[in-house]
This record gives sequence, C-alpha cells and structure tokens, in this order.
Amino acid sequence: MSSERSRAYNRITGELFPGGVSSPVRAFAGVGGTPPVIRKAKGALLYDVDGNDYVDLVGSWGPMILGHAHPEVTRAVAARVQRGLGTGTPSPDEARLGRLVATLLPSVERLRFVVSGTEACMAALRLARAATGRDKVIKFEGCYHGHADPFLASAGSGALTFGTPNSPGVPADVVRDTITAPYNDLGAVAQALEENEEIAAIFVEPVAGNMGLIPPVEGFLEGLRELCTDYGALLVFDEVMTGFRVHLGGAQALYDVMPDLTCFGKVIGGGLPVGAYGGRADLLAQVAPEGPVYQAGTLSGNPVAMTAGYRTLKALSRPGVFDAIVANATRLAEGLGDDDRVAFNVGTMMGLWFADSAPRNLEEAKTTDLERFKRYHAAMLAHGVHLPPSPFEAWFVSLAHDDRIIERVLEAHEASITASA
Ligand code: KE4
Repeated sequence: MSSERSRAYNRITGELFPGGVSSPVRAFAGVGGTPPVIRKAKGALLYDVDGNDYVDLVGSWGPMILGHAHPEVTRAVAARVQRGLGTGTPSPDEARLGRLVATLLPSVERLRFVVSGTEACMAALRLARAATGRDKVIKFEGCYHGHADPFLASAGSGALTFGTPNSPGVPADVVRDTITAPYNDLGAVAQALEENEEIAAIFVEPVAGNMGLIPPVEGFLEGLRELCTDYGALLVFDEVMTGFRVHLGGAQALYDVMPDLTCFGKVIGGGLPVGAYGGRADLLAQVAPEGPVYQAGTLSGNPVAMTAGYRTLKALSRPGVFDAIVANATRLAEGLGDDDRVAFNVGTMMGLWFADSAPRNLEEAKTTDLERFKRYHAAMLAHGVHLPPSPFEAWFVSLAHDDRIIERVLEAHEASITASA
C-alpha cells in the first residue's frame, strides 16, 4: 500500500498547520503512522491520494450516517447552491430543518442553529447560567463538549488522546466553576450538588463517545434528571454525537429521559457545518433578540448546510432506514468481540475495547490495553480499514456498511488481531 503522495502532503501540512491537521484527533500521533490524505469518499469507502481505498468507520466523526456522498443529499445540495451559498437572512431551509428536528425530539420545543457542536455547548452553558443566575457547571471526566474554555476540564476526545485534558491557556478562574465527576457515578454528583450552592447545569454525553464508547449504567440518566429537578439545576444532554445516532430521537428517546436543553452537531448537518441548541420554550425565549442572552453567528442557518442536514434526516426518518443501520452496526460488533476484547454497539455507534469487560468510566477506560489498540489500528489501516486514530473515540457505522463491506472489515480484523497480538 503506497503512501508516497500522502506523505508528501503531510510534509506540506506539517509545516503549515499544528500537527499537520485541522483538528487534533485527525493526527496519528496517538497511534503512530501517516494519516492517509483523502481525496474522495463514496458510500462506506475513502480513497486516498495514492490510489488506496479504505472502509471508513470514522464517517467524518459521525455525520456520514447515510454513507459518503449519498445522492439524495448531494443532489439537493448541488441544486441549492445554484440559488446562492448564503444570504444571512431567514430562509425556508432553516425553517424546514428546525421543524424536522423539533418533530424528531419532543423535548426541543424551540432551538437556535449555530455552526458547530462547540458553539452549541458554549451557548447552552451561557443560557443555563443566565436562566438560573448561577455560574457553576458539572461535567464528567472524559466527556467532551467542544473546546470552549469552561469545558476544557478533564476533557475527552483529542484532549484525552494527546494528554491535555486541562488545556493551558484556560484561565483558572474559568474552570474554577467547572466541577468534574466520574461518569456513571450518581453519588459523586449528589455530593457535588450538596457541596456547591451555585450549580447552573449538569452537562452529560448521554452515551459517552469521547473516551471510547461508554453507555450509561442503569438509572444513571434517570438519576441525573431527578437530581437536577430537585436541586433546580438544568439537565443538558450533549447529543452532538448521540443525536440521530443511538436512536432517531437521540439518547433521550432511547432512555426516555427528557433534558431541559439539548446540544446538536454532526448528523444534524449531514456533513456540512451545523450545530444547534434547543429545549424548553421558556429557556429559548431568553436568547437574543427575544431575550437578553446574547449569541450570534454569521453562517448560522446557512441554507446549503441546512439542506444537507434536512435531506440527511429526511432519508434517515424513512421507515426501516435507521433500523437497517443499527443492524449493520450490530452485525459488525458481533463479528469483532472475543475473550480478550469487548465489542458492542449502541444504535449506529460502535466501540471496541481490548479488555475483559467494557469500562464504565474514564479510569477504567485507561486500564484497557491501549498499546494493543495502537498496533491494531495500524494493522487495520494496512489492511484497508480506516478507524478513529485513538482508543478514546467511538466508531461510526452507516447505511452503506452492508454485508460485503462488513465481510471486508472482519477479514482485516482477523489479520490485525494476529498482527497486533
Ligand atoms: P465540534 O465543535 O467538533 O463540531 O463538536 C464538539 C463536540 C461536542 N460534543 C460532543 C459529544 C462531541 O463529540 C464533539 C466533537 N467530537 C469530536 C470527536 N470525538 C469531533 C472530532 C474533532 O474534534 O475533530
């Protein structure tokens, strides 16, 4: 498998961009090797500049749930572009996508579009602080809510992979109001609420995907709901990753727990830059220009991005489509597990741990065989399978991961298990 041209591009980007990438998680520093430079993607496959192709289980970190370049999405985007790329005005496109999101998630009575998950979480925190008149926030170790300062305390994803879960450059005063607790530990949350008067909100990934895939234990989300209600804090589900992935209605539908606010990203934009935050009407009424909480964005609600998100969710909502993707993920997970490793899926998201049992929090995730994962990742890439370059990420399955593709992954897996032993 030649990688000459990829290496040539990596030399250019290595000089231009920190780590040679536009986002840290894309660098292979966590697993070693050279990230293939991808020139084209179609269905479940990526094609690099050296002519190699790979089965993709990153899916642009979640958005490509229908598979890459799905014709229903690309045709609609191509047509919309002919009517202009953006106007900074209200548009029928944002109305259409907004109405569809509110239909799929009943807790989202009203919402505001932004252009990334980071922006959605940042805005939701500002709104929660304004609505409660409190400053503190509880987040969970290993969870990632984007790179806004208040959340860079024990952050997951790339911050965890590259060992900077508490980033320099974030003033101590800012993270002083951020309290962290172990994921799945209701006792620690109850104690934090006991010890702190001023908690505005609890932010949680309802299924954690940024320290590897870690589902909530029985009663965890229900317990958070109860604690927030009793204490008067807002429960914020960060569904940037889980939204439309673990269930068409998000984790809140899967576990039947209603948050006060929800953050979105990834799938909601179908691969183009879209984020959103939404929830109770009384809370959203406090957002400018209706209310005093300021938040704005030049490209928020961009009609081309709205079109990609709308067409993606419309196709996903068609009877049988979402279930078919869950079936693909289930079939894949069943083929990967064995005595020394645990593989499972939550809806269309998948996780693989080199451990006897699945971790329930960050501490346990760190005790899994991380070195084995690095060797396995390199072997899978050499066998034409593109996995997230970190054990602290989730895998993303799409409609395009059919039996033939899954067979190809399982063959690569068998060879990689041997090669990485
Ligand atoms: P973005 O700003 O990257 O759109 O969203 C931030 C974010 C917020 N909340 C959750 C639960 C998320 O998973 C993310 C982003 N996830 C990472 C992958 N683990 C995005 C990939 C990247 O950082 O390049």
